[in-house]
Amino acid sequence: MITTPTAIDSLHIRYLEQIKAIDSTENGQDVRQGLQQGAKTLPPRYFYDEKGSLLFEDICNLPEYYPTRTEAGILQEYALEIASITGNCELVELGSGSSSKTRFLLNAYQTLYSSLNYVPIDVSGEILAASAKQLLSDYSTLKVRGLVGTYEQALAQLTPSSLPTRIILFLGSTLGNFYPQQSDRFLAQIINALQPGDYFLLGVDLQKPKAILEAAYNDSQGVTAAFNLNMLAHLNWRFRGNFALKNFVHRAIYNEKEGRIEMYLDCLRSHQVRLESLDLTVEFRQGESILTEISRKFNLDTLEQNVQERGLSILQTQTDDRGWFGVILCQK
Ligand code: AVI
Repeated sequence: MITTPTAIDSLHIRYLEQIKAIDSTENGQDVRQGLQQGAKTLPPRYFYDEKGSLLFEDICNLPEYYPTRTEAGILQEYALEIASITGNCELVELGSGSSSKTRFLLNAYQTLYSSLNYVPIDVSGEILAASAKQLLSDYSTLKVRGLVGTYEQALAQLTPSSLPTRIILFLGSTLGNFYPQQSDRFLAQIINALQPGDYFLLGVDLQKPKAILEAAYNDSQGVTAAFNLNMLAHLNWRFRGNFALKNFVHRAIYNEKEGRIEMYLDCLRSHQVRLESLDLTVEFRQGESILTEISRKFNLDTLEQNVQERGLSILQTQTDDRGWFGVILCQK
């Protein structure tokens, strides 16, 4: 999943201090484990090969997929306020993707302060390089240091901030893709990477009626279905597999009890799949499902309490008019 960035043209390279491949040793043990258990699962990180990352960008622009647009609206409205509360600081973004929403924050920090230091972190080197290049041509004072890798690895390898204060951005409700235990561990890692006085900006999707949620993950153009199925194509090239995509179909449901979307690939006919590099053969029965992703939908009060119990102060929480999405600014 971790790819080396494509060439950055020489005009920009001086600003790209470092783009590191920090996760090149993958052995697929997570795939083996997920496919060998009774209720099969696959880790959502396998969505994001080059094609999957592009499909995710398409999802963000779908009429039914409200989270990206709603969070962007909140950031657009409050970016200047956020930047004036934090003062000038280094912006570190986990899962930066195309950085399009981050532009509202970059604009605000550029307006208020003279220097702009941005550390985007993403598993896709191609997307990271392309967006860094575009940002560098759009922001005259910007310095970018991109890191290619998983969040955990990047957090562990963060060097001291280039400015006295740092803000870590974790937007897009990616926290929702973690199970509660993983999310607890991850929040602990973020807090550990912050110095006292540093900030954390968290964007989360909130609980809302089932019909709105299910439409967002079962879009009418079938882009989410293609994104889900692409995980099998990714496993095919990464582990020399022979998944036939026609044997599976996308399904997403809202599990109200758990407060989460569950995304599945349902198996249409009994068959065997071989993943050569893992020396693994998997039996699939007609009607069985692979759980490929959960997307938890949060209750703001519960989440704020959780964050505070970890020693962060909440400085402000903003939502959109419909109360569909929340952006929480915290300080260590
Ligand atoms: C990246 N993540 C927050 C998205 C979500 O909404 O959980 C991934 C996604 N899966 C299907 N659509 C979008």
